[in-house]
Amino acid sequence: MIFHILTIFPEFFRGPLEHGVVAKARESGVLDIRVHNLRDWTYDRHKTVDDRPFGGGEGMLLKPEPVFEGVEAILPHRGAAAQVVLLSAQGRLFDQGLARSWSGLSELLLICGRYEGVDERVSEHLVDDEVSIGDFVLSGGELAAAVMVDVVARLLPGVLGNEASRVWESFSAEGHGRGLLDCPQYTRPAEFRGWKVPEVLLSGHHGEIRKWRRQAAEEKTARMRPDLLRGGNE
Ligand code: 9D3
Repeated sequence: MIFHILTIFPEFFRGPLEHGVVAKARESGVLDIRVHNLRDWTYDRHKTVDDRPFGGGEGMLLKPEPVFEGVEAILPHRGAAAQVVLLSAQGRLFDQGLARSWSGLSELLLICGRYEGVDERVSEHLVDDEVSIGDFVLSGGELAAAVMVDVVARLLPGVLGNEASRVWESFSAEGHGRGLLDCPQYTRPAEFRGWKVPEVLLSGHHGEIRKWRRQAAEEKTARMRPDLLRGGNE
């Protein structure tokens, strides 16, 4: 799978995507990440990518021309197997299910928003989807893009090397991310600063351990994420 990232901060991606699972997947050739500088599609001396909003208002917007030209140059033949996504705070929420559907694509182009936003014609006439990673304010789409690449990359066949661990995970319930949270886990020492590991986990009674884990996961989910238990979170 090829990930394209269109950004005014190409240097940003030197760090996060050159470590761990994503780096290994790049080395093994399962995925390729191509970072493109939006300013490559500007033609004035100052490589201008932003302008003031019509109607007035704070801040600047990404102007449409470099974004349209960049996307058209990066993906000249856009089919169903190549998707273009705008990352913005106004998008629909990214989740494990969306990541799973993207993991079947051959190419995914992520456009990183910046400034106060992006000219709406990009959303209306250029992209296939507009996506946010959560209800909080980032200063741009770059961190969101790194998050999305990480989430999708580990779903690609051969990336984790350990097929089982993908099925086991907390958010795996049918791959939709709507199961229970992981149960609490402990490692050595069995007592740390007076806090003991639950006795049952040391007992070797696998049936009892399974029951304890199930109940502990339900309790933790109820406490931390009651929305997951209520369901209806389509
Ligand atoms: C007037 C309100 N705005 C600023 C406080 C709106 C606004 C503009 C630009 C809010 C965020 C941004 C930049 N954010 C992104 O580009 C972004 C984002 C996010 O902020 N939250 C969650 N996911 C994403 S994906 C891209």
